[in-house]
Amino acid sequence: MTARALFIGLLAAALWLPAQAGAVNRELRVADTHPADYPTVQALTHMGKLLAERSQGRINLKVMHSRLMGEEAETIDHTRIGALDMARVNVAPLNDLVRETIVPSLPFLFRSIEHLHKCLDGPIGADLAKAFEQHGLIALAFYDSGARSFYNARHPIRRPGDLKGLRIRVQQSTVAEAMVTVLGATAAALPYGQVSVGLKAGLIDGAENNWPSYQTARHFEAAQFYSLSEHSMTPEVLIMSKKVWDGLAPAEQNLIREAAQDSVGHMRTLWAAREAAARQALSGAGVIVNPVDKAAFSDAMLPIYERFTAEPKLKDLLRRIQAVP
Ligand code: GTR
Repeated sequence: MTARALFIGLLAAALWLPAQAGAVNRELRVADTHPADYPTVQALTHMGKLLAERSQGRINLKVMHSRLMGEEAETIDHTRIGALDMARVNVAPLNDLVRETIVPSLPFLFRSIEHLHKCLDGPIGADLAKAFEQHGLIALAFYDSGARSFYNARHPIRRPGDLKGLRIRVQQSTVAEAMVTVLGATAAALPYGQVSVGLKAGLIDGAENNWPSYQTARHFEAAQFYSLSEHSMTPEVLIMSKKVWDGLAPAEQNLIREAAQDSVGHMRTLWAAREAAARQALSGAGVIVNPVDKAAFSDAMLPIYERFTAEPKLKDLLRRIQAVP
């Protein structure tokens, strides 16, 4: 190729990309199980604003909140096949598909929210995100989900033995099911949208979740004993369909990725405020909060680590997370 031909080729490519990015008006649909004022949904709304501004109105995000697009497991499937563009989900229901997500779903892994942030904001988070790609998904951002604790309608949970005989709803995740089973409870992997009815009808005795979910989904109305086990800090993830992603111009992909990343800080601020507010509001409203023997719970989880991190790549990821100070 002559230098002139190369120059024209490069020029054409340079002109083509922005023209492509500008040519199509896109509306991307993103699903979330939570209602409009929940921090994850607010983060998506913020991301949509950034995206619209930065693309001069050419890329818009339509936030389908409040389970409009179905339960979490369905939105994951729909995103994979490209029927949905994006979904904000927790990583736990992805355990079987993207095996690397097993590790951040392990109980008592993250020592604090700072530890979690350090892991997700660095190379560990980047590698974790990369693992989604071969499963038809692009992980655009990880969001906070606070710490999950047990709550139930029967009695305070102080030691692992207190869960014996209770029917506890868990996320549709193999790790979550195993965790509750090891503690002597019966695991019921119900979709999130059925938990409130399940509790009120007495089909389940309890569940486990963070303060904002416990409040928003009104689980506190039927399960008033909230026991501060804070057993997992499994993060949320914003996934995008690789099928849809591959059809975008690189300039569009960059805009989307950057807007997603820039929504993370906003979400963290919202989350901290919402978590504190939910806890405060409920602690004075008929919810009975108690501390738990966390060391005993953590010891009881050892078989879970053995069972789920036998694969070398998972063991390696576990060690890298544990080594982060
Ligand atoms: C919430 C999380 C949801 C969903 C839910 C559940 O904390 O934000 O995405 O996973 O828990 O327990 O199903």
